[in-house]
Amino acid sequence: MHQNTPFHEFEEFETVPARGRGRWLVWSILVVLALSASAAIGYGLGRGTWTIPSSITEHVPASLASWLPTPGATPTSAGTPVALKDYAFELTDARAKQGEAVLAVRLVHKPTGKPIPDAVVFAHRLDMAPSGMPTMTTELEPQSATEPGLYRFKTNLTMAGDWRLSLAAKVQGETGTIQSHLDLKAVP
Ligand SMILES: [Cu+2]
Repeated sequence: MHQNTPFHEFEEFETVPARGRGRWLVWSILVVLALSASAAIGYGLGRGTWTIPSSITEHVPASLASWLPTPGATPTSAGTPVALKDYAFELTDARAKQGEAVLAVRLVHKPTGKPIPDAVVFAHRLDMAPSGMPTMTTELEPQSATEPGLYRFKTNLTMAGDWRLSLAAKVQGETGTIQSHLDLKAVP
């Protein structure tokens, strides 16, 4: 009927905020996208996934450059086990007779020279890598300790030549892993 009905006015009034809301929604989506993209790039840079081209880094002021990730820098956080360099395994005898043998290694804390008992030796391998036969392995059976800090392994040196004993261990109260490669010679 009439154009200027209260209903018509109400309709007019309603459309304005609806359009405004739609525009606001588009903007907020764009802002969220921009934020997440920059966050992803920042995260990638932090992780070392992205590297900044040298053409850019060369023109960055020194004060800013120190904040940029260094290419090739490795993160110091968890993942890789920390090597315990203050501890070392030593063979009591680097020569053994070919055939069945009991190898003994001593674990020492290098700064003090003290033997370390109760270490958990969780990886061990005996192979002929020093003789060019890294795939030639032999049995290695842990034996009970006869004195503190001494770790013994029963083995069978099936061939004369150079063998390598590889050990990994954990020490109580220390985070990280002791890793050791010890060379010994089996003589006929
Ligand atoms: Cu061999």
